[in-house]
Amino acid sequence: MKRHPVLLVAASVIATVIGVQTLGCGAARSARSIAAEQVYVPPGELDKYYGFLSGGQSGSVFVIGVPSGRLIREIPVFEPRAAYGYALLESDPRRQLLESTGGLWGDTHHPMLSEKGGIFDGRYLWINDLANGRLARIRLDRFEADRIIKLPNLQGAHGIAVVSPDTKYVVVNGEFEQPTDGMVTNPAPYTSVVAFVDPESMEVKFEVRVNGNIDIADTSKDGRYAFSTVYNLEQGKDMGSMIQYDRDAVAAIDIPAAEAAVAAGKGEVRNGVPILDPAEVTGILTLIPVPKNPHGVNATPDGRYVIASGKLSPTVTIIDAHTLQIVAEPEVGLGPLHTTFDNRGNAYTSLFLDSQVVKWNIDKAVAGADDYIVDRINVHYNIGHLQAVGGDSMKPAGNYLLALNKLSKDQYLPVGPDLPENQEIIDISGEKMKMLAAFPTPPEPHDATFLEASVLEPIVQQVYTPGEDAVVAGQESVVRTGPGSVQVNMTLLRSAYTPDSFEVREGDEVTLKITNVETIRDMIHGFALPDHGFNMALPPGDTQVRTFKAGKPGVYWFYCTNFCSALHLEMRGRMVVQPKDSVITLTDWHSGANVAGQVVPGVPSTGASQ
Ligand code: CUK
Ligand code: CUA
Ligand code: CA
Repeated sequence: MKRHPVLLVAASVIATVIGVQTLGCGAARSARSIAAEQVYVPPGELDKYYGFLSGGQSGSVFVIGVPSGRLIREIPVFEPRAAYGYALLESDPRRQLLESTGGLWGDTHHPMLSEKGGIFDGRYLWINDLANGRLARIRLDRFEADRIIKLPNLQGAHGIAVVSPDTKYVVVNGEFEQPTDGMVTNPAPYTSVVAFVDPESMEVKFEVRVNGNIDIADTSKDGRYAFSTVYNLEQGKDMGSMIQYDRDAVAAIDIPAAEAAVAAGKGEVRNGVPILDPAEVTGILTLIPVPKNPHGVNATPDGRYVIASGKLSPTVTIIDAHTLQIVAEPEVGLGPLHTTFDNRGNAYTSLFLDSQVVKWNIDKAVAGADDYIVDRINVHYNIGHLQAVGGDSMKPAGNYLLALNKLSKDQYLPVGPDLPENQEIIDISGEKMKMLAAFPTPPEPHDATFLEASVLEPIVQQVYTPGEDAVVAGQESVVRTGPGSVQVNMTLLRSAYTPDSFEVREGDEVTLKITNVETIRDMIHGFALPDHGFNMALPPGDTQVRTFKAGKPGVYWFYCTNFCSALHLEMRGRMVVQPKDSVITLTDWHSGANVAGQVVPGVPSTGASQ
């Protein structure tokens, strides 16, 4: 946004005057050091909270520590990531899953934690892929995506929410409307659906039709309603026609009523999912008129209200979460997008155009008092989401708020035409908000949620429990399984590959099964194979299988990519690729002796001539 130059000058003059005459340089520094101390986590100490940031067009989830803002982990979800050996090779089941559900990238927006009794229980985190209509579940004992589903009958999976208080469903809004009949039979009207997904089986149980671009989602704290903002009630197909009405809507889906309709066999089944049409099944959908092209919708922690942000209106609309009546529509500033909460009855709304967070008192706004605005703080710049610790649960902490800003402009060293995004940590424990610290991130966090570290302490696993298919130390083998195929069963232990060499022929289909037999946390070994397009990273106890085609004849040194010991650099081995029709005998990796065909402990060789 543009600052008013006069105000800016005035503010800096005042600051200078105060700085010189009353506070002095030392005092100014001390305000800085107080802020610094609030986010300083000394080496060896841990952050109090996990922060989960969507990775936007990075297709992943970023995990930070709060209050330090330190990046602890990136969880790859919808895109291949070489560093974690994630989804790189065709034969990686995770890559197959991505390819079969919509492709090798995603646009993640809203991380949502599982709840028990309205409090985050640390089991799962869900994340949407707007671009390809997908929903992923991350299990937090491993910080790993364990389920990815394609949502049928919708496009643009945008707003998601878990149904409070016990995660009965994960709700996903299809933002981009589709022809009602699922076909391109113009002029069929367009529509979209809200999907209700079972959190355990990840099956879509039912969908409810809603017209007009359903955007952001939340649910009432008692599990009765799923709320969505609808910004294109006009059902326009271009921008100009999407901004005709002064009021669009918040859609409230009555979940028990929808469940009863599904149980009664109502709804047309398409792609295996019953779709309820509110025009035919009455009583499942209420449209609450709110101004104008609304964006965020957020339920208050006490469950009394749900608050819709106007986006093109300087107001938020406060809706009674039980009666669905509008109780107030206070002005908050320009471009309100999202709202979060503290534990003292205050709401914090992001103002995209004003580049501010505005703090306002909910009861005062509902009562129509003049002084409902408590404070404003400038952010840098053009804030999208904001989230306070626990502000999206029934137990807000009321201490830190994260501003997720779309632009960083002058905040960091310039790195070319493209600058990083900017996150800012704000202290909300007092009456006035205090800016504490900022940190840049890769593109592009949309939303965040926080989890107390102590919740995950008993949950997070130290090592993988080796599966039944694991390769056991001492039972490694190289097996020629057919004329054109070889199976290598390998183990990893500091700092050696067993076997540390194997021979194949050009064009052989090589199936490589590797188990990391380490039992110590974080003792990861990698397997990088030059010129074959993949790397693996195996945490302790993990088993991975990859199948690939052996390349041109030559010696390929595979090596460990994760520094693991003083002999890490020596953790290497050879894949020897013989010419296709080679009559040269291959070598037994046990004895080093030349044998016909490939060495097959316990299994007959198929012979070199084949
Ligand atoms: S949307 Cu990005 S700023 Cu996807 Cu939550 Cu509001
Ligand atoms: Cu194993 Cu480095
Ligand atoms: Ca509109």
